[in-house]
Amino acid sequence: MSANPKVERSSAVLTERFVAVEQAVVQAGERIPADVAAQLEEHLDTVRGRLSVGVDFTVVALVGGTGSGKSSLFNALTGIDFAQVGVKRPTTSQPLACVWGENAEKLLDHLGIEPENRYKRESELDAGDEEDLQGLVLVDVPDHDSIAEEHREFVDQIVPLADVLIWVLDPQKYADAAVHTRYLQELGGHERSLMVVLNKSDTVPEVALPSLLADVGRLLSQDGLNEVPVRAVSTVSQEGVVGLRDVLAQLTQTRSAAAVRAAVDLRAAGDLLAPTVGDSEPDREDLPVSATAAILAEAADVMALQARMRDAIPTAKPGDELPTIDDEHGIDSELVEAAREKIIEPAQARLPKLWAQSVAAAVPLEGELAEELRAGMKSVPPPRLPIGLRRAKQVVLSFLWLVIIALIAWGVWLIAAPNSAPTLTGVRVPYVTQSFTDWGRPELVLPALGIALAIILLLIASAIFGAQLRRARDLRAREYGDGLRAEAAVLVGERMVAPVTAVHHSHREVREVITSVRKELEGTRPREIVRGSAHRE
Ligand SMILES: Nc1nc2c(ncn2[C@@H]2O[C@H](COP(=O)(O)OP(=O)(O)OP(=O)(O)O)[C@@H](O)[C@H]2O)c(=O)[nH]1
Ligand SMILES: [Mg+2]
Repeated sequence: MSANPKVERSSAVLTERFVAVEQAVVQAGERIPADVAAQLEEHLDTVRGRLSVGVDFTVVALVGGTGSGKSSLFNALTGIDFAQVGVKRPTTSQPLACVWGENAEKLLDHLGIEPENRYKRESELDAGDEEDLQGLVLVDVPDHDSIAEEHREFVDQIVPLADVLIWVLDPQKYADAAVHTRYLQELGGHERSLMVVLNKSDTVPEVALPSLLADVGRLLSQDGLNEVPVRAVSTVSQEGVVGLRDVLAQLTQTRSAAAVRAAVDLRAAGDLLAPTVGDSEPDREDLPVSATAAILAEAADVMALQARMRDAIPTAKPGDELPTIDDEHGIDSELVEAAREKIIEPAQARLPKLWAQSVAAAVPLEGELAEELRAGMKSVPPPRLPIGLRRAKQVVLSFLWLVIIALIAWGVWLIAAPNSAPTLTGVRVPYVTQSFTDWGRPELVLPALGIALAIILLLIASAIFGAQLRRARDLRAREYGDGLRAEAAVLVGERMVAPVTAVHHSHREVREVITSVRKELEGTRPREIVRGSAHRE
């Protein structure tokens, strides 16, 4: 698939990183400042454009004035006579391309090169010798100073798309105004991908060549193009041609210039995005969940609700309505706002302004929170009444009263009709029996003792049941209060913590993409395109 296996990997990595950056930009959305977003889109469009036509090829375009020898140089470098060389000016009317490698069609379409003007070098002749140029697309461009409008259009189309421009100059015309004003000056800043070749060196006396090259360098500097490599070649004597071919070979052996440029743009996108995110996100543990729930519980006055319930339980009968929360229940809006701030503030820590705003916007407003809090608390069921315990108390106390009444009746009967009333004799209780015997009523010992015992039991049972019922009342009122507090905690979890942590999650993902893009593409500079592979001769 790739022109050069070495660069295929970088192309895949770039595509992957590009997609990640695009997704991060979507994820960050409005949290990227508008001016940054506009610049970002420009960078990403450029990268998208490059990646869509592939970054595996290095496009080298031969440009320059008519007759400077572009077509001759094209033929010299490709080793074939594909380009027409002529004395009639201008000669080349359509751009030609020679490709070393497979699958460059999309790129050539993009460059606007007609199918009949494409030459695939690798498949012809001895492909092995051309191995070092795998991944190269060499384009012979019509003259830029042409009288034909169409030629200038070709130049304008190809120049921005080429990875490396080789500006072919004629020693006789190198100072031409058109060369310097229109194109070279506009290229200021792109000098790393520009080389200048002074052709027809055979027509210049050898001694004059160094000063001529220096003069070209000076003119380039005047145009704002510093550090542009300048070489002398001759397609007639072949001088410098092999050296130039080696430069092209080095360009294609290293990472493709297009890939480097895409990486530079992608890295620039990462650099643009970097200040829009913070270094880290607040930890979930740093969010005061229980303190916020406590404020919400206070806003709903749960303590008072619990006390009201506690007071209502003892007297409530089955079927009675207990004092639960109703639609009228007031919720303190200031406290709800305080609860919002309690979560929002630490959740915004260390985040840049727009992300911090996004955190605040993720939490519902006070009115909505109060409404949901009331609705949640309304759903808490009223406590069950301690019916079983009350019945048990009733049964036990009633039984004891019955016993007391029966014993009193027995005693009265014994007094009123001693002969007919049933009696139990032989019960001896020291001192008590004696007292009743002295009084002449020994048969009343038993009922009297029974009544005393029953009253004691009655008092004990009352005390025990009373305590049990109070405990049940407190417990159930507390359970109800806890149910209300749990609703406040659920609201904090679902409507406050969850949305802010979702913002944190997005921030983390965006931040990690930015960090990895910048780290991976660190040091990727346009300089790599020609540094070390081209020099002044
Ligand atoms: N002496 C000399 N003549 C050269 C050299 N290279 C090219 N020429 C001649 O310069 C003339 C123009 O060459 P081309 O290669 O057609 O130039 P071009 O830049 O392609 O011209 P256009 O297609 O019109 O833009 C031809 O007559 C070539 O033979 C060279 O190195 N030395
Ligand atoms: Mg030509």
